Amino acid sequence: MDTTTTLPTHVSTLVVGAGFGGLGMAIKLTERGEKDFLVLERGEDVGGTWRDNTYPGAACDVPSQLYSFSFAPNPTWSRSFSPQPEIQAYLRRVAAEAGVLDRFRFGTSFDAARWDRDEQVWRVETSRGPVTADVLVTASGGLSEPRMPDIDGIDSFLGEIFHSARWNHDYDLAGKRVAVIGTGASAIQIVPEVADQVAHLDVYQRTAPWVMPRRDRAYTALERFGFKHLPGLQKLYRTGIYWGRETFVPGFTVSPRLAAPAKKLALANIEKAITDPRLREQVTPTFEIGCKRILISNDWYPALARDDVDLVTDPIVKVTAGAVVTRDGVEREVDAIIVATGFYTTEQPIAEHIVGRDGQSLARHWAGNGMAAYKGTTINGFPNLFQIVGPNTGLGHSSMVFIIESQLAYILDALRSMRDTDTATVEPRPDAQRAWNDDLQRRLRRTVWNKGGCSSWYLDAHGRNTTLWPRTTFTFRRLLSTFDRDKYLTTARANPARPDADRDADRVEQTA
Ligand code: N01
Repeated sequence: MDTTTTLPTHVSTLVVGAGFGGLGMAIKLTERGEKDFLVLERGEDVGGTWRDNTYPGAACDVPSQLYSFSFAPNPTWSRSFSPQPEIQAYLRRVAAEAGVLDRFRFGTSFDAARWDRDEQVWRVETSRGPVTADVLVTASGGLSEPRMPDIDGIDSFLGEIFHSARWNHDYDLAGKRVAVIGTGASAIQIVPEVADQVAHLDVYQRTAPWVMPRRDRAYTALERFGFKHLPGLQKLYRTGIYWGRETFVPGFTVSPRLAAPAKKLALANIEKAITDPRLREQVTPTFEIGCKRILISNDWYPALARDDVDLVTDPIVKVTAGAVVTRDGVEREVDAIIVATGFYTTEQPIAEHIVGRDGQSLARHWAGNGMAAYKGTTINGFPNLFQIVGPNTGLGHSSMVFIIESQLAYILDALRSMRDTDTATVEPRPDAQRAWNDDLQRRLRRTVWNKGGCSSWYLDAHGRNTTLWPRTTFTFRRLLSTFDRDKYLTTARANPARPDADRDADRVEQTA
């Protein structure tokens, strides 16, 4: 898609990542008449996680009417829960129709960014050379860096091994002995699909997840006709799904007792598919529902009940050249290992490469107390940096696209405010950021994610929940509806008449 090989020396806004976040940003900037921006994308296409996760069975577990941009409804969704290829095709189409692709530089990795205090720009290194930017927007995704498990000997395995997010489609699983490590959202979609192809499947489970029935169905011809010709119908579906999902929030944040009906459904899901009492016990979770992400599937338990599928719950101690070895000493020989062990979530890999006002990387800045931002979007010490899907913006119940659109509105209002007032830089006041996070952590303490008796990717090494938003999504949207300039440190533009030229650091005035 990209025909341009060089980058300009400077852009007003530089966006990193071309998933829902980066694409949404590009569309909204364009709608505002902004042309001086670029989106860097290391891959060769838009889509982010929906481009990368091509494993068999990949599909979204939030209904598509809600898991899509509000400003770009898609009348052609085939099912209530869309498969990955449809979501990827949707994102491609939205990008093409919005006419923004000329602003994207594919195959271009963001390597590093350093805030230049004197020039008040981000100095960015990319695989296509340097570029400076007034504003840096990271939209690199919360689930973009695969995490390989730290298992003794795994590097010495001589068979085929790949992560769920880096599926090797050239490898034919037919007739092979295969191991799947992990039983999270990815694994429960992969296992039923590959069980049909392989000779034998071992599924290595460390913790049993809660799995509810998946209320998935194809849309009828009449519904699809309605989606196409009655725009209000899609809106109605979307609104219904949205409010249905919001009703989950009290079960997560007030009392797990409110989630009792969900628990009942999940237990019935086990009983329906599994008759063996030992297997039933092995797959029954021992923590509160919602503590880890609630999964949805109708074919996960039936797959585990198959004769040619073994659920292994003894911990893995090592991997040899041709086998997986568990603590009980059993060595299970395999031809291939599918690693479905998730992503780096509580440490953002990109944070290593962003150096702020005081010469400290974002990773180092967060090393003591874990990730923290103001409104999940801006960070004290890092002027003119905006993060889409930053700390504590994740959800256990609804669509991240809703969160992303809320952040887009906030960032665009910040950029408008900066332009209207000749402001060169904004960064949140330390007291505002502290108050925001104190409030978040106080609310999180009583949620099922923190006290539900599990360890999950929601919690960091300090046991702090730095990933999830503990309130309703409409509250998030309200709180980010306008740029609250009084919560920011700002510096005036040196030369308001020629905003992009001649930044004279001596004339920059610091205001609180
Ligand atoms: O990753 P995960 P994922 N030895 O972190 C296990 C989104 N998503 O890729 O539970 C053995 O959830 C780990 O065990 P435990 C969604 O937000 C959405 O599945 O930590 N096992 C767990 O079982 C999701 O939450 C969709 O004890 C090890 C699994 O690996 C997020 O992506 C689909 C291990 C990791 O589960 C991540 O999902 C897919 C080890 N050393 C993903 N290390 C949909 O919309 C880890 N595990 C449908």
